[in-house]
Amino acid sequence: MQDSLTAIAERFKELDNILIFPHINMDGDAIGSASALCLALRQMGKNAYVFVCENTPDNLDFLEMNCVTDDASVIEEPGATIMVDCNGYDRIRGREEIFCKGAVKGCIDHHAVGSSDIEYDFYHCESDSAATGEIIYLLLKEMGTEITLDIANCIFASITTDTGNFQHSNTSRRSHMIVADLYDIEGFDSKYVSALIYDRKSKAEFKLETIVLSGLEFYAGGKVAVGLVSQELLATTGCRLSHADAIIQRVMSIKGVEVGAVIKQNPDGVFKASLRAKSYANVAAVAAVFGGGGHIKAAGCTLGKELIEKKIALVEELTKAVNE
Ligand SMILES: [Mn+2]
Repeated sequence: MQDSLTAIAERFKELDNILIFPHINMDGDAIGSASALCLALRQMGKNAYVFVCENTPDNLDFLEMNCVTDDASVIEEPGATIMVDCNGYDRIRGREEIFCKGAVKGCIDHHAVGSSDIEYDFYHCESDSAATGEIIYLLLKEMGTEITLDIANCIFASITTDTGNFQHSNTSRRSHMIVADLYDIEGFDSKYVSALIYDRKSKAEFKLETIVLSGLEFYAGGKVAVGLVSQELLATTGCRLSHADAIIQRVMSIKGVEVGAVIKQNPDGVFKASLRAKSYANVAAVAAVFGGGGHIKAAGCTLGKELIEKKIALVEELTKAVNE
């Protein structure tokens, strides 16, 4: 059951003391969408924060917009708790209890697959939307929000990151139309925002990327590429896990690769895989085999602590996916 953006905009008028929850391992869409919504709510005179329990990735720090906090006491009794760019407790781990405290619970997302373990008071999910930022932009229009430069920067960051810089197949006419609108905002400079996101890589990150890419394993005649980011490698290069997020995009730029996987080890030893497909394969189906989910061309799953057997199984599934 979906609620229209008009209905949600109407709903927000009556709400106050609002906590916004982006997903764990924040990406540009998660924090960009969350901050844009937070700024819009503050513009309406509401008390609103983006509530997280992790550090913002360095290259996305400018998207915090004085909205992001890891201190739940900023709002003791939330009038509303809103999930953005995610829809289940597994994506807001460590913050579930605070989310439950919301007198009203909402969700604005674009992930088709997810755990439906929450009874939302309002819910809006467009699985064909390239970014949650697009939906937030349209919601803000319904809310009568003035699109300030800060909000424009958040929306642009959401869309450019989730479309892989307008290269992924999810990029639509609407993605470009919304970005085109942003150019009407005084001071908006897409190149400036892009440089903040993409051109601030540290030497350590560059080293990490180089090592992972040179160690790629290829299967299925080069159609499947698998990379590994272990905690040991992160320690030797001086990187954090979030520094490995962009590697998958580099993997997908290799000629002949249809499916890419970057397996990343969490500090607790658990391995997770980010999966991408270039043109025809369905990696959401592969992720589902391992209890994960996502989009057809971008998905993820958890492989557990014992990697060897799971990796063999993953390569088997990825090979099936490219040969189908
Ligand atoms: Mn997203």
